[in-house]
Amino acid sequence: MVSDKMAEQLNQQIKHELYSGHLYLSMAAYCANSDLDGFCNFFVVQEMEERFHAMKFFNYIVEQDKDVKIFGLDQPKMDFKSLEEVFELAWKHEQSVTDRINKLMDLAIQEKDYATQSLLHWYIDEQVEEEASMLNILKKLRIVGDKGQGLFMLDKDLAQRAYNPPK
Ligand code: OFO
Repeated sequence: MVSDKMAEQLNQQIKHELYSGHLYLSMAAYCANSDLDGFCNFFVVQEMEERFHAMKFFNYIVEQDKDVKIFGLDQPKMDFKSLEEVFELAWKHEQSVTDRINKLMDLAIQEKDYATQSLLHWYIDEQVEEEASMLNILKKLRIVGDKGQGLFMLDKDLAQRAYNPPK
């Protein structure tokens, strides 16, 4: 059984995961509006992953016989100047999510809450991938720039990303 304090923090994390999806949908819109269908696809798939992350917390709170709470979301940024700016922000955003997950783990350790620690190990591993995936594309963008053949190839590559629900 998790504590009320932990349940409250896990509910807050549902909001943050849904906000991540909201932000990535805004980035997908920017890419679609810029005729970059592959980049748009990348963020649409990312939004699906964020919903999965949120629902994993949702289901865990239910399993622990606590009340799930769904909070409102902030307006995500929508006035991007370049793809590089988009991926800089996405990378920084993932770093801030990692920080939040680490703080949840600190609380779980402090409370000797072994079940939540076990759940959070999944998110800790997932965040390594999340940060790496944003940084990887950011680095490529820094090489190819915001237009030309390189960008065309990168867009084609990202069009291949498909949603596979994590195990
Ligand atoms: Fe849920 O990992 Fe991205 O934000």
